[in-house]
Amino acid sequence: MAVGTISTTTTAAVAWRPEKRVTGAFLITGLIALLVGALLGPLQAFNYGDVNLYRYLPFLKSYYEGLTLHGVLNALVFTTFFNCGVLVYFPARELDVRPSVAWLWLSYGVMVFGLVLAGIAILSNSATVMYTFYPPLQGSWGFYTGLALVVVASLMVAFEVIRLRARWRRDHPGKVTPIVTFMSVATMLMWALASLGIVVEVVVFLIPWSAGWISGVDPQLARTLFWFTGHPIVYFWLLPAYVSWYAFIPKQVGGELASDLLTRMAFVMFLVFSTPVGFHHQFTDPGIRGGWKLLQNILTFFVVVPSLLTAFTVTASMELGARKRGGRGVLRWIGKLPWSDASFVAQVLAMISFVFGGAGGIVLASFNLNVLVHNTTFIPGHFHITVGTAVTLTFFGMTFWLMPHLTGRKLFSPRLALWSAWTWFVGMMLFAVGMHWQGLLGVPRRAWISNMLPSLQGTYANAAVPQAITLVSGCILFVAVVLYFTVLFGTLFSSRRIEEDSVAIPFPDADGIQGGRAVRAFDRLGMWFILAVALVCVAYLPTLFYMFTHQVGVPGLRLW
Ligand code: HAS
Ligand code: CU
Repeated sequence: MAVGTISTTTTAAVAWRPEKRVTGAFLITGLIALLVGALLGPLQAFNYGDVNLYRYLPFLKSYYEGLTLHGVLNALVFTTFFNCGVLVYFPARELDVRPSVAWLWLSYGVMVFGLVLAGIAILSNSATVMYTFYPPLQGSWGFYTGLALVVVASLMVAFEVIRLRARWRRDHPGKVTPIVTFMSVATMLMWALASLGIVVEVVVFLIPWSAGWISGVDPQLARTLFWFTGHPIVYFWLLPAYVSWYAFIPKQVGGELASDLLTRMAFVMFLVFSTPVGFHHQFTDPGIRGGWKLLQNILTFFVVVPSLLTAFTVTASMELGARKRGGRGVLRWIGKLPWSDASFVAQVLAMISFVFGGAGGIVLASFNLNVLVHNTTFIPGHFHITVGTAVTLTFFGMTFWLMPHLTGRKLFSPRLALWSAWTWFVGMMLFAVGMHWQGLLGVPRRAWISNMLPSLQGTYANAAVPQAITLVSGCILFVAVVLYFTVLFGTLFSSRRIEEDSVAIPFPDADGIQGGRAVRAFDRLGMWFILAVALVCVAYLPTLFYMFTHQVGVPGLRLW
């Protein structure tokens, strides 16, 4: 890197201050949401360790309210804020094109307003509907409106990212889009298409329903619209982490990006194949014909390919770096990676967790295996080592250089930062073992098993060992949260100033991207976007058309 390298571009640093401020606002708001959500996490782990801590927290009416808060803040709010911050800032710096800071502040304001609305709804226990908010569970209108505003704000940022590239292309005719911008624009285009489902679900159905303007909503249609967005949203969370793995990690380990071409290919594949696969969350749902489920099942395996490419390219990049640092042997080079650099360690541990998270995903995507574990704790086991570790721990790793870069303050205790990465990793891996294992034993997800009726006590006695593992993981994760946020706030409030921009963004070297034919073909993102739309139409329209024309409206329920 560059991490820690002193640069002489102080004037450039000052010039970028407005962008740094708004990026910092997105990041810090997202991280504060994560702090609140993550502090509630151990409650869930304890529940699945058969210990009911909710009884000591009178401000939360039930496990389900806590779980809703936990899921919404961590999976939806934290990720969206963080992504919107980085996906506009990195391209702007790479292209040296100034975004509209006023527009970004407006987007930020809309997103915060949405967060406040949804937050009030959840905290007043009027939207205890979990982060998937399936009807007929019904929340108050503020919850749905708030979430809709968060999505709208993210699309406003997407618009700015796409506009940045368009402006750059106008001034650089015939040039291939630089890699970080390419990845960011592909991600935002994917998200723009993917978000359609949730926008229609919330705006057309759930808001009018919760406000009492329509009496019923068809749960099956709502679920289908939800998963239209609900699968690709996981790549909206993941791809900013991939930006860091592909573009920044090589510099951080002293190597180089192993293949520009494969990187672009992976992102184009994500753009095309991320969305038409939502039925893999609905294998057990009635109302969708088996043939369409099968098609989306096959397409799910297509969208695994770019992650397999990523495993190859990113590992190769790291190997190049380690060998430059004197690494030898088939595997011994791994020891030469910068294992004392918290930013690197957090991200490589995130990658390792994703090997298991991805493997679990492939299991889940397999129709017949899915039936065994669907709606069991296997699922939260899976997503805590995908979004909870692969993504979140990568974001932690990024903040270890990005916060000093944005704020001009020294990273508070790199040692503690290293500890926070390891404890998060160990805690999450143990949590995943406990939850996958319980799932295999048939323990249901989203169940207040630590508070069951006396007549049901002992139902899951066969899961005592994985329950104990889950409980221990909750304690370790609590420590990890304290450590990470000590580092974060320690940095933000530190009086130890460093020269602005003395921590540079570890962009990859641009040479070599003169644009062969394949690279140029991948650069036609508009064309790939149209292909993605076409594929989505094939995979979804027949089913959606049928559902729209055969709706069975159901009134809302409030259970807790
Ligand atoms: Fe998933 C359910 C299938 C990826 C998140 N998933 C969920 C849910 C969430 C989620 C939140 O098919 C629960 C939703 C709910 O509440 O109901 N998932 C997949 C598949 C993939 C996948 C096939 N999921 C993710 C990612 C997520 C995420 C990414 C968040 C960010 N998932 C499913 C299915 C369900 C599901 C079913 C529904 C289950 C049900 O029944 O309800 C694939 O994209 C995974 C591909 C990944 C790989 C891994 C590649 C490895 C890499 C690391 C390389 C690093 C190395 C380290 C080698 C093939 C890139 C080197 C180290 C050195 C030291 C050298
Ligand atoms: Cu999915």
